[in-house]
Amino acid sequence: MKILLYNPDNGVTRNFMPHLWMFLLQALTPPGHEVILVDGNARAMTDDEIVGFVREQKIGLVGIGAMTRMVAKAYRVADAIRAAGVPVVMGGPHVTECPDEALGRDGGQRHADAVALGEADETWPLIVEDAARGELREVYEPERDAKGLDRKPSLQPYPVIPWEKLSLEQFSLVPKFLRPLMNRMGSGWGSFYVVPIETGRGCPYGCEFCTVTGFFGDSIRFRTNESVVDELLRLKARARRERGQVAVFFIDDNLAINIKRLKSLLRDIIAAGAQVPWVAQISANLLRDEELVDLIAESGGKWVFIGMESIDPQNMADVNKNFSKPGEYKQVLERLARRNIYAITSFIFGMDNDEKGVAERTLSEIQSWPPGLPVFGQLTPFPATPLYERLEKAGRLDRPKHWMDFAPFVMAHTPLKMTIEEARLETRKAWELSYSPERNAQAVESLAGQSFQYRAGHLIARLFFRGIYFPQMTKRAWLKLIVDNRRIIYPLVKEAAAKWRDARRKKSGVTALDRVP
Ligand code: B12
Ligand code: SF4
Repeated sequence: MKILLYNPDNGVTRNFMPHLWMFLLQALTPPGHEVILVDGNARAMTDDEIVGFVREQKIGLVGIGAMTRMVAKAYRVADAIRAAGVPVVMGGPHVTECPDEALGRDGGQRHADAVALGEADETWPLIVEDAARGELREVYEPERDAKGLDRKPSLQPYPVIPWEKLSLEQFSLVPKFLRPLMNRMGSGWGSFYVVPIETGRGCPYGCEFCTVTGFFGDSIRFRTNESVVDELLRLKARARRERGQVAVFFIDDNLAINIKRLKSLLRDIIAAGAQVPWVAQISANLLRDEELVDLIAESGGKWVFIGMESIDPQNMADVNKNFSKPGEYKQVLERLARRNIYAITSFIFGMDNDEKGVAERTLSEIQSWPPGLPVFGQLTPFPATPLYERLEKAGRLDRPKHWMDFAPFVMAHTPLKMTIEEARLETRKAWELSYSPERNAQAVESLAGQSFQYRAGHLIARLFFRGIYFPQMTKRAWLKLIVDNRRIIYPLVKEAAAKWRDARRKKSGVTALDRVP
C-alpha cells in the first residue's frame, strides 16, 4: 500500500524545518508499504492538487498531522481526500485533545476515518496493517498501565531515521535562485537544512498555556546518548557528501530538564566529533550552570530558544511559570553571549497584566540585552490546557473554537487590561520594530568586537528568521529585504571581499614560494 503523510501549512507563517512526526512514522511503517511525505510549509498545494496527487500516486491511506493552528486546513484537505474515496487517519496534538471534532461526534461534520490519540509510535504499525486489510478502527490509543495511564514509548530503542538517504529537497532553506552562487562559498552552501531531532520527551513544569505536560506526560524519557550521537554523525556525513550545510533543532521541550543527563550527552557528542551547529529550547532557570553552558558551546550549540513569555513577574505567576525569573534574563543572555551563543527569546502578549505599551516596554528591556532573535506570540487557549479550562469557566472565551477560523494575531479571549485589537497592534509593532533595518544594523554594530563570521552569521540569522513570520518566498521579496538592509549588508560584503582578496594573495604567495627551485 502507498501511504501519504501530509502536514498542512497555516497559510500565514512558514516553518523553517520539516516535522519530525512524518519521518518518525515513516521509519516505523512495517515493511512492504511505501510512504510519501508532503509538508505544506515547504511544498504548498491546493486541496485539488492534493486530491490529484493522491489519485495519480494511487495512495491507499492518507495520514494527516496538525497543530491546532492549522487544523481547519487539515480538516478541509481530509474532507476532499475522503470525498475521493481514500481513507484518512489524523493524529497529533489537536485531534488528541478534540477527537470528537475530527470524528464528527460533536454534531459537526466528520473529517477523519480514524484518529490516533497521543504518542503514536506503537499504534502506527497497527493502523497501517488494519488499513491495508480495509479494517480501520475509529480510535487508536496507547495501551494503559495498571493505574489507567497511557503507556508511553520508552524511546529505547529509538527507530533509525535514515537521514542519509531521505529526499530533503523540499526542505532546503537556500532559495533556488541563490543555489549556484552559494555552492561556491566556503565548504559549500548549496543546500541548508535544519533537521529536527528529539533526545527525550516530556516536561513536568505544567505552564498554564502549554499542552506538553498533558500530552507527553510529566514522566521524562530519554533516548540513549549513543543513538543521538549516531544520528548526528549520519547527518554530518550527508552534509559533507553534498557540500551543503546542516543544523539540528533538538526539539525536546526543555533540553536541559535533567542537567546531569544533558552534560553527559554533550560530552559524548564532543568525544565522538559529532558536533553540528544546533539550536534547542531550554528554560532560563536551567541556564545558570557555567559548566553546562561551556558544554553547550563546545558541542555546537549556537542558538537557545528561551520561552521568556513576559518581563512582568505578575504575568509569569498568572500562567504558572514562576520558575522563570524575568529579573534573571539579562544575566542568562550575557552568560550565553560570552560563549557566542545567540538566544531566540520568545514572548507572549495579551496576558492578564499586560497593558497598552507592552511592546515598547518589552523592546526597551530587550535593547539592554546582548542581541538575539526575539519572537512574539499571543496568549492562546489551546484545548485541554489549564488556561482553556480557566477561561472557559470564567466565561471569557470570545471564540471557544478559535481554530476553526484561525486569524493571525487575533486573540480568542479578551485580556483583562487591553482589548483584542490593542493586543494585535502591540504584537505587530513588536515584530516590525525588532526586525526593522535600523534594529538589524544596531544589533550587528553592537557586535563590533566580534569576528566577521559571527557578525555576518547574526545578520543572516536575522534576515532568515524574519521570514518565518513574514514569508519572503519570492525573488522580489528577498531583493527588497536586501535593499532595505543595504546599510548593514554593504560594509559586511566589502569586508568579506577584502578578506577573500587577502586569502587569495596569501595563497598565491605560498604558491610562488613553492615554485622557487
Ligand atoms: C518543533 C516545534 C515547533 C517548530 C515547528 C514544527 C516543526 N517543523 O517541527 C516551530 C519552532 C517552528 C514551532 C512553532 C509553533 N509551535 Co510548536 N512545537 C514544536 C515542538 C517543540 C516539537 C514538535 C515535535 O516534533 N514533537 C515530537 C513529535 C514526535 O511529536 P508529535 O509531533 O506530537 O508527534 C507524535 C504524535 O503526536 C503522533 N502524531 C503526530 N502527527 C500525527 C499524524 C498521524 C497521521 C498520526 C497517526 C500520528 C501523529 O505521532 C508522533 C509520534 O508519537 C512541540 C512540542 C512537542 N514536544 O511536541 C511544539 C508544539 C507542537 N507547538 C505548539 C505551538 C503552539 C506552536 C506555535 C503556534 C507557537 C507560536 N505561538 O508561534 C508555532 C506555530 C508554527 C506555525 N507554523 O504556525 C504547540 C501546539 C499545541 C497545539 N494544540 O496545537 C506545541 C505542542 C507546544 C506547546 N507549547 O504546547 N513549533
Ligand atoms: S517549560 Fe515549556 S514545555 Fe514545559 S510546560 Fe512550560 S512551556 Fe511547556
